[in-house]
Amino acid sequence: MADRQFEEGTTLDRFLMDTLADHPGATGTFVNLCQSVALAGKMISARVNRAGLAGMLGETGEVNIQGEFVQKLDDYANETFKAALVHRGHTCMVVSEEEEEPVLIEERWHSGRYVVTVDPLDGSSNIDCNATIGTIFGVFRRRSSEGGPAGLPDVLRSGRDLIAAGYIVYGSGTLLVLGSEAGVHGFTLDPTIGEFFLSHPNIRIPDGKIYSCNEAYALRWPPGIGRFLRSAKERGFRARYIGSLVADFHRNMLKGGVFLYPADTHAPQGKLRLLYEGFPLAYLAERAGGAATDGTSPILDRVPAELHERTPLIIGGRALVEEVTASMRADSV
Ligand code: P6P
Repeated sequence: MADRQFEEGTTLDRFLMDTLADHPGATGTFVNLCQSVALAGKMISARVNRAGLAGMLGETGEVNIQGEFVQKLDDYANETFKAALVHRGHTCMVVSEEEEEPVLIEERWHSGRYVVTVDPLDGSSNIDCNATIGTIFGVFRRRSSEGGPAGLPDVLRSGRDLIAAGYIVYGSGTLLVLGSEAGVHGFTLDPTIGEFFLSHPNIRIPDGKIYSCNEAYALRWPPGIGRFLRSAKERGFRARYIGSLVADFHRNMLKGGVFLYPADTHAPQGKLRLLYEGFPLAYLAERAGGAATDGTSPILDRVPAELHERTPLIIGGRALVEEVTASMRADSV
């Protein structure tokens, strides 16, 4: 599909209405879902930007399904996303990193045709030191009939079934990146008027000599990772690692490079989550001309057996991802 050209100053709403016009049969439900996501992003952005003042720093004292201490902002982001999605008639179920079980839409709300998977606030360990964090989300069209309740078969499915995905980075500015069959586009929030404006049309991952990984774990990695990194250093690559997946991935989307969080002797399944981190970012990477594997096969070919399944993740520019994956395959020869 040729890259559609958009005018400067296009708002997210105008963009969504323009792409809606490209689909005569569309009902506008997906547009409404994206607007709900944008609203949640604005609310989380406002809270993140004054977290230090609002007494929101620190932990709630609870521990989530992942066994991690829940940061107050994690909790706020999770509740904000759920509230934005469940009352509007476009979503039938939300799967969140912060929720052990799927969140089903209550009977009293018309439950819609979409299922949303979300990491409400990725990079939590960076919150208190004011580093970039973000929200990651994916969108499936439900498989189950719209009259009945949604269930696990609506999400325990191939990543190839995603119809859209995106992330919102809360950094020096707030940027919503949305990918769908209309391509991958970035919208920057103007907080003075509360509007997202198209700022990064038609994002494509460029070639880049950057690798992003936590080298403190190098002794735990399979040899193929070490071989790649030695070669990268010999070729003059730069290292960049924020420790916030969404921020490290966003840099790759704009500057190229490869992010690596492989399985290791301490985490043989990997650390990152397949359904609401790996899948959405792999969808975006592929839509932007890049790639994502688990070290063996494409992330989007996977079918999760359970909601919070973890995965190794090698993601970024296609040539680099293929190079790392080939190096790791050589380990098993
Ligand atoms: P490590 C943040 O906690 C996170 O889930 C991702 O955002 C990030 O890429 C990764 O963990 C960082 O993990 O082991 O390097 O601290």
